[in-house]
Amino acid sequence: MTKPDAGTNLLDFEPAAQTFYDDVVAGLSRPERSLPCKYFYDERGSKLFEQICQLDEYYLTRTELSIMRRHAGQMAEQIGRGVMLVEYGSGSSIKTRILLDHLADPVAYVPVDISRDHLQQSADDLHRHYPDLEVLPVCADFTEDFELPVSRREPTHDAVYFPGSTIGNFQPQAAQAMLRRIVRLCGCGGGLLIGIDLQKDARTLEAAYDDSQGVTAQFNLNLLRRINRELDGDIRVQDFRHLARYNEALGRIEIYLVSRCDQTIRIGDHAFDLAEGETIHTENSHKYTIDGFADLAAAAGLTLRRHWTDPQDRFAVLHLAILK
Ligand code: AVJ
Repeated sequence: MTKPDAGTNLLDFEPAAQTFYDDVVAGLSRPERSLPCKYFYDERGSKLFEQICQLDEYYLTRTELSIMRRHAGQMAEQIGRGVMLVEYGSGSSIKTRILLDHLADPVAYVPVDISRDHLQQSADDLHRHYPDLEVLPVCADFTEDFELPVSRREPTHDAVYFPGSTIGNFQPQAAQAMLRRIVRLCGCGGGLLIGIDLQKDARTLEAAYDDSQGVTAQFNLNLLRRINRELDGDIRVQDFRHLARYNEALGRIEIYLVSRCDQTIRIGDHAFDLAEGETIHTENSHKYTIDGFADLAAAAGLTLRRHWTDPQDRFAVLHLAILK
């Protein structure tokens, strides 16, 4: 029963063992304390994120989906026939299927994900729905170098699909470095279809990241629970609160954990003294304008060919081509 489908043999780049403990200690030792947002997604964190995606205030997921439903035909036309479609992350199977349903004769689908279990499961799932499509999962950290698998049929070109505004978690410089990697990966004739969240009023944005049901707060606080669980921490989670604020100058939502009192937290052999009101920065979520993102991408060697938005201009999906 657990035997993997023949169509979804996994290519493994064995991402370097994550050093959760070292990253936590380093982040909490800085004068401006911070923790990497990639650690949000343990089992509970991933479930909480799925709940976030259903919230009224969190417009991103459903808006991107509506853009996909409406314009997938045009997107597929932009991408072109005979593509090897490489997806960064493998958590968005609905959007992926909408796109695949419209693509002309795709040669292979290549989901790239750091989580091997998640990857194998979604790859098998997809293979069952598209038995004629070659599915070639790659276990890798897409912020680092990896290679594309070889498909049975030769693709006319490669294109990366990067939905979900995940690129928003990266500082613009790191985002640009990632776009350069995509250019190197796909080469001439290649392309990128990417979802980005657009700049808008602070109220809408802050509501999206501080919802009335407190799900995002739980998502943020879960990082402390995870530290307690996995790193033998003694943090009193109730002594922290969630804070989301829009930094208009930098065009990004910033998420913090704020200490409710003077306290000492212990993690393994380390102790950290926090004053009342002191913050731990846990996430940035960058918001772009179409032009701003196009400029960033142009410097990485990608030209904006076409873009699609919702009627309220909240979210955008961009198709960019690699300059010949
Ligand atoms: C998964 C990075 C797109 O930035 O909107 C949602 C993560 N954090 N609510 C985002 C997140 C808090 C999300 N991304």
